Amino acid sequence: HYSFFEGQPRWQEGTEELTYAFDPDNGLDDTIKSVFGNAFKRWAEVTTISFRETASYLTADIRIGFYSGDHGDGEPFDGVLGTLAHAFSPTNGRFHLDQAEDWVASGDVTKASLSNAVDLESVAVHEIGHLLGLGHSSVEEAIMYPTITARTRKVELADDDIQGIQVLY
Ligand code: TQI
Ligand code: ZN
Ligand code: ZN
Repeated sequence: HYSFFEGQPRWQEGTEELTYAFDPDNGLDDTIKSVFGNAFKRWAEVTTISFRETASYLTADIRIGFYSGDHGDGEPFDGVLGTLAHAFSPTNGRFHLDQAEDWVASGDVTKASLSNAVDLESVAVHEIGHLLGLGHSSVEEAIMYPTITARTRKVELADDDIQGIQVLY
């Protein structure tokens, strides 16, 4: 079953659009950016919120970046595997990914040659759930279930994810 953060924080009532931006210092290519776009679209399809990329990093609602180790927010990354990414509850908007992972942004992660390969869209869909206000789910099929194995892809929202997010939006 789905859960929320303590106090059930959410983006403001009436929010129709949230903007997102990529840390300009990361210099991410379009392939990677489009993976995030697809992940946002999955949540937009089941809520009343749409997501739009903006170039204004500092004023975007959701700020996405890849960092390694200690990156200044008191939650250092730990190298290969372990923590892959973290996102914060509404309305913080920080969405950080561990630069040390072997991210797979295109192609079939189950066929990746690196045993540590992690599917970027799978992690993005999960973290966006947190950014919108979902905690973890006890339902194994749910995107918000707190386990993912390397070299697997899980990007489809389950009924449980949809029911949870529709309580909020
Ligand atoms: N990152 C954790 C996560 O997103 C960070 C975290 C732990 C967290 N507890 C939290 C974030 C509570 C918000 C609220 O769950 S992770 C998965 C999963 C991670 C884990 O790197 O461990 C995914 C990132 F669920 F599969 F285990 C993405 Cl999909
Ligand atoms: Zn961080
Ligand atoms: Zn999580």
